[in-house]
Amino acid sequence: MFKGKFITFEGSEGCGKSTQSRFLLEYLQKKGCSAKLIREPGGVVISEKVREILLDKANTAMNKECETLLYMAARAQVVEEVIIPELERGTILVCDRFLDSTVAYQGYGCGVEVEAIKSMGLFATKGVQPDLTFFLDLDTEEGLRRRGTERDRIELRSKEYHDKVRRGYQEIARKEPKRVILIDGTRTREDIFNEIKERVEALIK
Ligand code: T5A
Repeated sequence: MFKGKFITFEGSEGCGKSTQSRFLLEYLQKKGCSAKLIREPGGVVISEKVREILLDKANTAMNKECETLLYMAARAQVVEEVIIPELERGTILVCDRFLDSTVAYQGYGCGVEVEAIKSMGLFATKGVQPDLTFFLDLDTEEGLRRRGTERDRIELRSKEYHDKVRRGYQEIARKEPKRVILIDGTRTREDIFNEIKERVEALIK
């Protein structure tokens, strides 16, 4: 559909996806590829503003429907402003989280109906899907420990919640094994990146 490639990173808190996204961006740029890294929610001014609302600890009253729609709103804007134009231009676009996050966090974690999330997702993304997704699987307590003591609104949720999110990701990976690569997040940064590099090379060759 596009000249470019769309690669996403997913996983629960502190699983190492931001680290690996940055490694991949540097690797691709050193190779001379046209590559960019964005994050979700965020990536453009409007979506970064929505991110602030979503992660603000003061917003304790936010319900799961509002939360789901705000993640979708942030996504709709970055898809239109950055994702589609970059993929049309031929860029390898690396994205730290995408629609799978809403399925895992708001669907499996908060109990929003997954089919409803998928149809809202289709509307927000205009049907854009990742070519490849890396899911870094890590024990949720270890992930939160790695993140340190500063917590945002979502990170402050219970261990039970974060375990449901992790199981959601495992289910997504089981259902879509061609697109979603499950990676053991307990390995070293370098080991993990070697596997990612191989998979990406196979995609872009
Ligand atoms: N969210 C998001 C939803 O609920 N629904 C949605 O639809 C979307 C899109 C923001 C929050 O919003 C939620 C999920 C989040 O709660 P975020 O900004 O991606 O999302 O927040 P985090 O998941 O918290 O991202 P972080 O950048 O904080 O964590 P990462 O990316 O998982 O981990 P990273 O790479 O920063 O690593 C954490 C620490 O571990 C070390 C790193 O150096 C760092 O100190 N580390 C390792 N240590 C040992 N071994 C390794 N292999 C390591 N790799 C990294």
